[in-house]
Amino acid sequence: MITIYAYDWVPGFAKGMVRDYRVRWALEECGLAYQVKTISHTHKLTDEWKSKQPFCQIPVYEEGDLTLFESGAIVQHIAEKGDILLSADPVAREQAKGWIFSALNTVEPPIAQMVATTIMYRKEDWYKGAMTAQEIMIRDRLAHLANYLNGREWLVGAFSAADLLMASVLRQLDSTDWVKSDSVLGPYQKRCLSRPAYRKAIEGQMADFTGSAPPH
Ligand SMILES: N[C@@H](CCC(=O)N[C@@H](CS)C(=O)NCC(=O)O)C(=O)O
Repeated sequence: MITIYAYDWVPGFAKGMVRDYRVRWALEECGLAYQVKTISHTHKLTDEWKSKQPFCQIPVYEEGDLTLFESGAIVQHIAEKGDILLSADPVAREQAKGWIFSALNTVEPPIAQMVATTIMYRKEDWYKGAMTAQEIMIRDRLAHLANYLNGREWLVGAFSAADLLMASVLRQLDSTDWVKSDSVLGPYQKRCLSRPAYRKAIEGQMADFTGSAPPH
């Protein structure tokens, strides 16, 4: 049985955004059965948890002898099981893997930086300058992505793990209109997020928030 680990509680702004939904989404797309175990923010700091996830984070995936962390690696592992999330065609399959890296290693870093700056440094006097610099970098990446996607339905052939991860990355910009208002990226994002497997993944995550805030 596949087991994935998620949090039992997160603050309101993070609900529906925690990265275990990326893994749930992949499992739902592939129709694979799985169970979810939840952990607390106190438990994530224990040595026991660090033996599964050295950076005290979630998600973690277990299947038989395999324990895996990093949501991108987990989604790729799930996709590798068949040809639902990675094409059976060997060329398209490898190209989609390239786009997995592109989503996580080219497009996500400036976005993740902006999200982290917003959460942690909003009160600093350099905050506005940092946000402006990050916006420039993000918009540059988005422009190149839109240019590539123009005229294409998906990143490589049919919907793949690369689209799943790219859409997950773009979701972090939901508080802006940078994706929504773009004539290519807006509809692309909609196509990805209208998939029933995505909806199930988000609903699953929301239903598993049964814990309470950690003591301060
Ligand atoms: N690169 C990691 C990042 C994981 C990550 O950022 N997890 C967040 C939840 S979305 C977390 O557990 N944060 C708690 C912390 O960093 O203390 C992945 O994609 O799995």
